[in-house]
Amino acid sequence: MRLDYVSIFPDFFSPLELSLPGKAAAKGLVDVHVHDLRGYTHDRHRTVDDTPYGGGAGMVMKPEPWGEAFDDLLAPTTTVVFTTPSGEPFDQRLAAELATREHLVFACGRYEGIDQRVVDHARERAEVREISLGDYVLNGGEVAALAITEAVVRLLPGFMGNAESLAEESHADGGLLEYPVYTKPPEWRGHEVPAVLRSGDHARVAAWRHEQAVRRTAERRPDLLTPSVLDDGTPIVRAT
Ligand code: 6GU
Repeated sequence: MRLDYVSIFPDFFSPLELSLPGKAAAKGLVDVHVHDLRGYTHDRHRTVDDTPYGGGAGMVMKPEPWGEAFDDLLAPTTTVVFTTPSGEPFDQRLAAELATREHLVFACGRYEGIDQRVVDHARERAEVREISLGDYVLNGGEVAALAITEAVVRLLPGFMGNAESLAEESHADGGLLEYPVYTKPPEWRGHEVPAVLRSGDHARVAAWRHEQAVRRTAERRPDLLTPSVLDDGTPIVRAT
C-alpha cells in the first residue's frame, strides 16, 4: 500500500517515515511519502489560505495548491481521505475497507476547512472519503490522519503475527468491548487475578470473559448493545 500525506505541517508525519507503526515499512508493506502543501505554492509568502466568501470567522484553505498536489499524486486507483470533523465517523469497519485500497492520499486541512471545490474536484479523479475521528474538534487533520493510518496498517495482511488477537479485540466483531486481561504475578499490591482465569477450565474462562465483555459494553457503550434498526430495516433515529 502506498500512503501519501499532504499537510502544511509535514513534520507531524516524520515519525511515520522513520518507523511506520513499528514494522510495516520495514516489512515493505507500505511506502510512505509526505508532502508540504506550501511546496505547491508560487508566491513569496507561500500562501495556502484566504478569507471566506460570504464572510465569517477564520480562514479557508485555497484550492490552487491542493490542485497541484493532486496533479502529482492522484491516479484512478487512489482513495483520497479528507480528515474533517464534518466527515463520516471512522470505525473498525471503515478501517478494514481502507485496508483493501492500494493507494491512500491523506489531505489534512487546517484553519476553518478546505475550499469545497477541492473535494468536488478530487471526486472527479479518484475515490474520496471525508472522515471524522469523532464528535470533537482538533486543530487540524494531521493527528486524525495518523490515527487512521495506524488503524488501517495493522490490518494489512502480513502485519500482525497473531490473527486471533485481531479477531478477539474490541470492535472487531460481535460489537462488544474487550474483556479485562491479566498476567503474572497472581497477586499484586493486594489485587488478585480472578480465580476462574487460573482454574484451567476453558469453558468457564470463555463464559466469564463473555460476561465481562457484555458488562463493560453495557456500562461504557450501551449504544453498541441497542439495535440501531428495527426488524423491518427502518433506522432508529435517537434525539441527542
Ligand atoms: Cl478528522 N479533523 C479535525 N480537524 N477535527 C476532528 C477530526 C478530524 N475528527 C474529530 N475531530
